[in-house]
Amino acid sequence: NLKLDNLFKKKLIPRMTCTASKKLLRIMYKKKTNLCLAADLQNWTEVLEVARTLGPHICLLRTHIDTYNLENYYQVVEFRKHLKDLATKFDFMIMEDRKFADIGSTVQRQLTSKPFEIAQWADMVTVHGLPGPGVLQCFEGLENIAVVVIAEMSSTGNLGRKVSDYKHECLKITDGYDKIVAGFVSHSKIRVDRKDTFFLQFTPGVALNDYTGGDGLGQQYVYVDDAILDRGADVIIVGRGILKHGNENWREVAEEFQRNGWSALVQKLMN
Ligand code: BMP
Repeated sequence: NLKLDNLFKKKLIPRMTCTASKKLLRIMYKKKTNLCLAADLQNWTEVLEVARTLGPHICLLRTHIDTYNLENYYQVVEFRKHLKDLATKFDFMIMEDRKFADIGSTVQRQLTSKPFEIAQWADMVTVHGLPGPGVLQCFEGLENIAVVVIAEMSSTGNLGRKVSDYKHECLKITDGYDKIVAGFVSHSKIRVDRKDTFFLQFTPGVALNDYTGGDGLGQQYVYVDDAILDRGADVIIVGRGILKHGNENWREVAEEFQRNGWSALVQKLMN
């Protein structure tokens, strides 16, 4: 479709200043997927298994490396090497959902210290906007890692939603950091009024239409179409919507998220 090709290659991708988000958008367009897998499994070998199985269907794999049963530094190194190999093989990117929320100097050390050495293998990492611009400034000089700012969480009663304009303030601190910031995590539309830059919106808490109810711990879900068409998501982040199924069904369910997600994204972008 020529119109879509033009939209991605001539309008959206050139408007991105951040190398990582440019790369992600290229992958999304090439693989026709806006699905990010939240690889929330306990066993690190299972994380690699799901990456291998779903690699062709995702643009991004989101880790929580401190929740895996990695027993020592050598296992961490082995895990990240295999994960990077799979990312290269299947062409997806890796986002560590570390949600940094400290002063810049501490975050800098958290990014580089053992055992996780996040800056060495993650393409992107999440940070809270709460500490202010220092949490972004500390990424200057670090090559090959971009930042995604958590602007609005999906959980019930989260304080960000109670503070007037928290989401907008998170946006404001990114001013001047266009090269470092790939986008925002937000459960509702985030309006970026800097005309020249296109940021990606990542939305978690997404389920298929067969879903009813939360998870008992405050997570709130919306359907794929709502997330993209009403709430402005470009990339949908899905964990249990896929992983609650047995590994023999992972691919089939992920394909459904991929199909629904991509068609809603195309609809949103073409309008
Ligand atoms: P699930 O689809 O299983 O509910 O997982 C959602 C994932 O997104 C989790 O890994 C969670 O840490 C993350 N997440 C979220 O649910 N809400 C937010 O506001 C921010 C998140 O990173």
